[in-house]
Amino acid sequence: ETPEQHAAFEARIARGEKIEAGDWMPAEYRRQLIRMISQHAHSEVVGMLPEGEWISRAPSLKRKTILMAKVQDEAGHGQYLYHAAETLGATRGDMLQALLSGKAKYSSIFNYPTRSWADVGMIGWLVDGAAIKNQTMLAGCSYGPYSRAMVRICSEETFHHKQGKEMIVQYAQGTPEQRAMAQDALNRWWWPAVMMLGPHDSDSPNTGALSRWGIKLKSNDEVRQEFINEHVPELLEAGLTIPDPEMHQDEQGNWKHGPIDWDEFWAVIRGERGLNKERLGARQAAHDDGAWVREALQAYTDRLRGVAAD
Ligand code: FAQ
Repeated sequence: ETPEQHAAFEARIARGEKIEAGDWMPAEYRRQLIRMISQHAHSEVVGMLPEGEWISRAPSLKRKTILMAKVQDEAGHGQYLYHAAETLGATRGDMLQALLSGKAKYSSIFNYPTRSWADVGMIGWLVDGAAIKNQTMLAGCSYGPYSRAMVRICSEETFHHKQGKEMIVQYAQGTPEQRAMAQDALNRWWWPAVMMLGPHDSDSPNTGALSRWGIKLKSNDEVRQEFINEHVPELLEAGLTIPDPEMHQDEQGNWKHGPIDWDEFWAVIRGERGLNKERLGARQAAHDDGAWVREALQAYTDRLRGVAAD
């Protein structure tokens, strides 16, 4: 890496150009993108588990078909994202190994259990809502393959968000049992959703480099504020109570939250709290069950190569 290469790269970023696969880039830009995109891919794939548990227990055919489509979309998002990371030289095998060995992270939010059907709606409303805020920002990022994947993913997640909101609004206006189920789901998912957007800016070691290179166009706290400002009024309008006694609106109109329990956040990420072992166990079992598919693909590829060599 020469100073001239770095200067030319920084100038491209300053001009707002997209960096494409195969273009020269600093090793640290590549490393940061592989870290972030692969962790994002892992989050989509692990994110299928909490909702997937409810497909067979959906209360109607309509809700079941919606949920099946949503979980299938998440598998597709994982695919786009693994491919985007592959354009940077990461291999699928290495990325999966990093997930299964616990070396690579995935979003903290998916270590929380889904205890009732309303959790499926609350994930759509809050978790997809938070993910869309973060990903709309990433759709403008400097790495072309990632930014383009985000455009499609965000449009699909907008559907996920709407179905979750529609479901919870219906339950919040339904029978006392339905209202209680919706409020209970909000009580358990609110803080994890607020936390999933990452640590406060003062405790975010990656933001500096990511912002400088146009990967993160907004900080964790800025995206969190956008998420809270959109969702608090809508949840209140639905007749629900935000489980934060300090939640209030300031003079600028921003909804301000009380202190976040970061000890819980880090304990969940380290696997000391929540379902990390179960989630990784399920991924390992799926990987093991898929061994015959990989073997068959390899045998087929070897045969094609053999034919080509003849
Ligand atoms: N969970 O320096 P920062 C979805 C880690 S997709 C676990 O602030 P950064 C769709 C972070 O990796 C949800 N770890 O990090 C869906 C870093 O550790 P490392 C996933 C977290 O990268 C919906 C350390 O903390 N979305 O939900 C978390 O600048 C419904 C220090 O943090 C993405 O991945 C966390 N919540 O900012 C699917 C989007 N937060 O890697 C199914 C792409 C932070 O150095 C159902 N990623 N950490 O060891 C990003 O935008 C960023 O990576 C952030 C974190 C904003 C997540």
